[in-house]
Amino acid sequence: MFLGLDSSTQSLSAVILDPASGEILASHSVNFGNDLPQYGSPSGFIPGGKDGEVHANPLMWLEALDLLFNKLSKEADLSQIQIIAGSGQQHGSVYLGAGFDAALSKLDAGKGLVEQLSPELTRNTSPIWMDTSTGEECAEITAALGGSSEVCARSGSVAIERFTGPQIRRFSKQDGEAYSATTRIHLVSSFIASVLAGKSLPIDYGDGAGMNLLNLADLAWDTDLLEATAPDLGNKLLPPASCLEQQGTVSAYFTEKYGVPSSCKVCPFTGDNPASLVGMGATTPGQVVISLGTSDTFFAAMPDAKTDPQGFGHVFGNPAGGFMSLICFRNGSLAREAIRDELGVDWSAFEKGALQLTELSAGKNLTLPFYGAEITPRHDFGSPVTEFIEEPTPALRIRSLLEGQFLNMKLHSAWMGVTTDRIRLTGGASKNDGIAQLVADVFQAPVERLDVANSAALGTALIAATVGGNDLEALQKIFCKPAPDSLLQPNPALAGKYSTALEQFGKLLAATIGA
Ligand code: ADP
Ligand code: XUL
Repeated sequence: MFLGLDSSTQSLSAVILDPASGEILASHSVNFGNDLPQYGSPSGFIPGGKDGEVHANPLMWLEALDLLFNKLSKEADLSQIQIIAGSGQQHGSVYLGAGFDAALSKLDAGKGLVEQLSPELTRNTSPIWMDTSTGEECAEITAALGGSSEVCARSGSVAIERFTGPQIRRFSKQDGEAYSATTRIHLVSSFIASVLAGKSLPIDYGDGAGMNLLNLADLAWDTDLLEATAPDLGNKLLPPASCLEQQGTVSAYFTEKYGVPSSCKVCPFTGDNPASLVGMGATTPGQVVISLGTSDTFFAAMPDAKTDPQGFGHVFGNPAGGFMSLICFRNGSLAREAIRDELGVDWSAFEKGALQLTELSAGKNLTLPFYGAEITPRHDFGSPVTEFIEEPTPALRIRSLLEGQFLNMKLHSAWMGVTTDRIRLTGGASKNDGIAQLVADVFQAPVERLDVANSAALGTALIAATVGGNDLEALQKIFCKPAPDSLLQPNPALAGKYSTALEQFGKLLAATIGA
């Protein structure tokens, strides 16, 4: 049996699977808001942060770990677990003092993790990925390296507010004393992995690439970026490693308390997005995942470490080897909901039947689909910009907005230079057949939907099973199956229309933002 964990923004989840039977034996989740209300973090972070700060309490993650193992040990025979892998929300960081590793090595199973490890924190709270407070630090790091294209070429992303390097810099400037007392900095992922292993484990390449510190060319911490970020930072980080390299066995704490065998191996944890790439069965180039949630994200495997010349996209390590892109679009469901409410319709107006009536107009009427600020491209649009050559009926406005969203995605993922052979669609809006068909038509690629509740936790269980000697692609065929009847084929008659539309969309966008 193999265990995968995912410590995400709102919950800690586990999946236990058995590759021999092809079955998921147990899956469990601890919701931070509902199950641990004493931390005052209904959505997984401390509300009311000032100046763009969004922090979470790392003790909440530890308490969730005890709670989750307690639940799991009642449901499954944990003595059969051979390997544990995992992931965490990306970019968040945990600050620890000189006694951390010693405390990990002698955890007492008669006590809880919180009481034993809280004295080792040098910073009570952890900045997480929603934090936007580090604009000044991003500018300083960028200037020190001689420009954003240099930061991007080395680390895979321009300096980004939520990324860990700028967050570490802000801490070192704000509280130099506490920063000096910090001897180890972990990501959320490597923090949880370390607690499980009873010693500090390295940050993995997948998650490490979300720090503006990892040099993608040699997969080592970049000495210039370290220096530009904070004093003595190199000594506070372990050298990065692959999440496929097991790093010793589980701590006696988990053996005595929950029955995990002492022979159980622990791997470095990766980021939740790299783990989702595995769980969505998309680790080979040509497979693209589009998640249509509150925001939309586009992620895909890449053979080489190419970077986005415009600096909107990010490059992380692919757990299966090579790299992956991650491109975020702020105006996802938020924009779809805005036009839905503006027109006073419901989601059925976005369904296949309703949109088929407008198929003759495919690609004719353009919409830059942004309500307010967007991050890809970075611009504050105020409201959508339209260029209609037909009467803007409600149905055409919906079609044009959706086309605009996916043309924008296509335009801003072209830098990867990877052809899209198949798209796996996930997130709340993916169940809408009209939206899914438009994705297939604009990208001219088949679209499948997956019935996966937690793709990151599934992905890490698959990583654990792979480290245990199973073939990843074979595992993905069993565990990452598309939902029955979910396949949609592109309409080839629309290919030419959408390639013209892409060109026109690019021109309208450039004229609007002055690029
Ligand atoms: P997140 O995980 O980012 O919070 P989800 O992936 O759960 O979001 O997606 C939720 C969103 O999906 C809702 O905000 C809603 O706008 C959208 N959604 C739900 N059902 C439909 C539907 N039938 N058609 C289009 N969009 C939908
Ligand atoms: C990626 C990002 C989020 C977090 C939380 O850059 O900030 O997707 O990983 O899920």
